[in-house]
Amino acid sequence: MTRFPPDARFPRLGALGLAGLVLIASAGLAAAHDYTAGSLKIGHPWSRATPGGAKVAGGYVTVTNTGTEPDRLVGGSLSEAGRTELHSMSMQGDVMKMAPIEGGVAIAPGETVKLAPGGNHMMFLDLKTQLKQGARIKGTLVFEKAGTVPVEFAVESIAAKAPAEGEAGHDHSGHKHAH
Ligand SMILES: [Cu+2]
Repeated sequence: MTRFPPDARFPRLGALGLAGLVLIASAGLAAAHDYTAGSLKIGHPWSRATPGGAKVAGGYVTVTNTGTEPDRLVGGSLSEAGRTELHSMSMQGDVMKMAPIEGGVAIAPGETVKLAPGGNHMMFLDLKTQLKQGARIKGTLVFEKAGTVPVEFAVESIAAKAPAEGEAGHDHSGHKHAH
């Protein structure tokens, strides 16, 4: 028998990253899904169903750093998107503004960082297909130290604010926050 080198196919993933892959395989059809990458716990990556013809969608996730070293979410990808950026969102007057987050999102030891509608988010650009509710779409999250982590983004309802609670979406419907 040929021995299969454990890291040959996923050179950027260590043993703990492979454990994350096992979690992907066992996540099955559960509504929520989680991954582990080193000391990072990655909760329920999700996106929203898009109207036909839409070229952009937001990506959301919760990441908890259970370790003692800071890490940083620096990027990601979606198989159906041409490219992905990390964006912040803020109100400027009564207009919701998105801007790239320089240097990524820091995740301090013991901290939970939430990307959610109305706040920091991943922006999937140049969508090749319509995102349909109920789909699971392969992608990645890229961390400065934990490296590239394969995940699946669950596509929620087009009206979803968040699986738990959330605020405004990309549709500028959040004008209730204007001053
Ligand atoms: Cu954005």
